[in-house]
Amino acid sequence: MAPFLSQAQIRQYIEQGYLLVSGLMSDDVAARAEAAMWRNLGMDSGDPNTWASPGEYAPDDDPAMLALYTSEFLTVAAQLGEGVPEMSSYRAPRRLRPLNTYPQDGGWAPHGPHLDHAIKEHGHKTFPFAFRVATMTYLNDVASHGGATVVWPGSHHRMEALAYADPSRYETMWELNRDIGKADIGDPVEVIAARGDALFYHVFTAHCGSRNVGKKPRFAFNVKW
Ligand SMILES: O=C(O)CCC(=O)C(=O)O
Ligand SMILES: [Fe+2]
Repeated sequence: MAPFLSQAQIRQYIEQGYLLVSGLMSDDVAARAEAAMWRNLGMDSGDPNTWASPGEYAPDDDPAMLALYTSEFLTVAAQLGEGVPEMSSYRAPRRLRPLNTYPQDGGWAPHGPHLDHAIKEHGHKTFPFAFRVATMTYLNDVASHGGATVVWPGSHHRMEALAYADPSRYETMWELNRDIGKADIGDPVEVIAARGDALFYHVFTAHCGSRNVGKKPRFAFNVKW
């Protein structure tokens, strides 16, 4: 598979710690994945009354959803995770759990920055990295204040510097995440996305979800390698 990303996109990922990529699957594949999400939640996209209590989510191995993880997708994950488009160990997921947000009343706000894999009981070490690259794939359009993911550009450099400044203090991701307030991570940006877009982010990139004060649920999957 030929490299999918431009040098400018790779540079953005290295500098900012995240990259939103379009076109990793056809519009048709993305549309079918969205339709599958509505169906698998037992919800009707045209009837907001059905959104209040999503049904039991099943199945989690729907081929229409798994089809999002194309060879282009895996190649880009490998390119950003390894620095080369060598995808032999970047396999498509077999099961998918949704990370959906539903419309709420009140004002918009991000949930507050965190690192992934930072649950104390899970004991993930800071080095070597707990994962190589994380992805959020959006199954419908994500408007501003519609439950978008929020990222802190360049925060992965600040968090890495913090970790290296005191490796024994920051042996685990839980300890590093706990001190996120000690790093000067700056201001966040909302990731506005279209259906089928995939956000790639680094293990040390501070990010979070945000309140969905829009009109539609936001559908997404998080997959890491
Ligand atoms: O929902 C989102 O956009 C982000 C969620 C997230 O960061 C997480 O679950 O770890
Ligand atoms: Fe997260």
